[in-house]
Amino acid sequence: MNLIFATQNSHKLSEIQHLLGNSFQLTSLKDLGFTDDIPENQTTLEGNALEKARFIFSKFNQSCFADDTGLEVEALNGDPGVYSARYSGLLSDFGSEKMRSLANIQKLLVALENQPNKNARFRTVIAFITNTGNEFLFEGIVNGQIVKELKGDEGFGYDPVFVPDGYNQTFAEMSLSEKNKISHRARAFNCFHDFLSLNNTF
Ligand code: ITT
Repeated sequence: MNLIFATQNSHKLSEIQHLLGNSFQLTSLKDLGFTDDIPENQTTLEGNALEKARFIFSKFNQSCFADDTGLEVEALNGDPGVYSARYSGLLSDFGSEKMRSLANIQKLLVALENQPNKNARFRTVIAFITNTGNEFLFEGIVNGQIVKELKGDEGFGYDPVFVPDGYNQTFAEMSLSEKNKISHRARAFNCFHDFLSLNNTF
């Protein structure tokens, strides 16, 4: 089955191809020669995932999906949430992805400095649009803690400061396959994978 993955994030593309396995061939926007930004103007993860998927569906008219993920920190009333990518205020065309992530992490650590409650969760929402235009949403959550010091070089985003519950390593200290066993994105994509396997006519 061929599906367009509406993302410009190359890390996510390889993570998701790994998660969905060989029965699903992902077409990236790069494969389609589409390099523009995808609009993400909504105030919820669900709204953004749907907006991205609808935008790409309207251009290519093929089954496609988009995801949106946020880090939701309990002591910050769910922030940075839907604004996780631009929490520090740096926009997506400024500097490298690594640099923007470090700025986001720095702002997060300052916000939590005098805060004993370090509970946080990553939440992923997937919006899928079938080739006939039907829409479906899937969700995955992983709970954990924010740690004070950055640890590990794997992964991306907030991975160096997030320790999932039941582990003593950050996501950035885990290999991709270890992270994929338990991550928010893995959980959401496992639901999506099961749904596609049961309804493989899209
Ligand atoms: P697209 O919108 O192009 O798909 P994105 O980089 O905006 O890519 P998301 O909306 O899914 O990716 O995620 C928003 C931000 O949340 C992302 O830039 C990271 O800072 C953070 N994030 C998402 N998934 C993460 C993960 O698995 N580990 C650490 N941080 C993550």
